[in-house]
Amino acid sequence: MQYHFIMITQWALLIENEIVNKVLYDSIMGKGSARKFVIGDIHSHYDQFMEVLDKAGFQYDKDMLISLGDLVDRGPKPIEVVEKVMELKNFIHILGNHDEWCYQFLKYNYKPFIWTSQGGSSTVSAYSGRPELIKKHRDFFEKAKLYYIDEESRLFVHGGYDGDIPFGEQSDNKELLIWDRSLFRKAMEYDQSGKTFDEFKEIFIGHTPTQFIDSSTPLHFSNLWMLDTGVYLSGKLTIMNIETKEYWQSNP
Ligand SMILES: [Mn+2]
Repeated sequence: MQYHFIMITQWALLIENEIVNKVLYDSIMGKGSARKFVIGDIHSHYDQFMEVLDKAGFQYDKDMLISLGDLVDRGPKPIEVVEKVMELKNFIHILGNHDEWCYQFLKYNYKPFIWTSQGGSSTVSAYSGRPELIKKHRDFFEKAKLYYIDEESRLFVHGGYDGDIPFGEQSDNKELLIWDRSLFRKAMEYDQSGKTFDEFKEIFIGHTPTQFIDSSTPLHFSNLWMLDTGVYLSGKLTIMNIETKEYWQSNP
């Protein structure tokens, strides 16, 4: 009986030591439980992308990253950006209008002037002579989501939608979701009158650089967050912790 008691006590101590050691190890290594991050339009700015992942202490093996779209165009390293996000274990890609253009190019070699003149030409050159990547990345872009709603009823979408109509009635309208610039204007009005978009706890959008509203930091109007801090205009790419709203930016 006494022997069993000693055995159990030793087991308990062993288990306790294991837990203490894990906590110590995690605090020394800076590891914690999985976190969720959202990032604005990366636009082929791979170096800034690496910089903000590092600043945020992003844990590649367990944290989640949601991209609000426009991974490519307007910058020098579209391929590096796409290859990197493909490596991430928990990654959600929301389709941006530039991602859609890039997809049309990778799939049909379609190169409309409206795209090449707005940052697409750097993407065309990057893929030139790389047929194996064209096929691989075409499959990647094909899987992008038009929007994502998480378990806490937060909506992530590239451009926006018509705030006067229930979201469910327009959730398959690709052109609207990737191009809209009306939702942030409505959010600014709502902010003045104390209203919120009641269908969602929060809404996160990219697409419209905060520079349009004279800011280089994320903007919060009503229950909507604008995360595109226009890295191609300001040098500032932004990643945000979805829960705490703490954010990190690249150096211009
Ligand atoms: Mn966009």
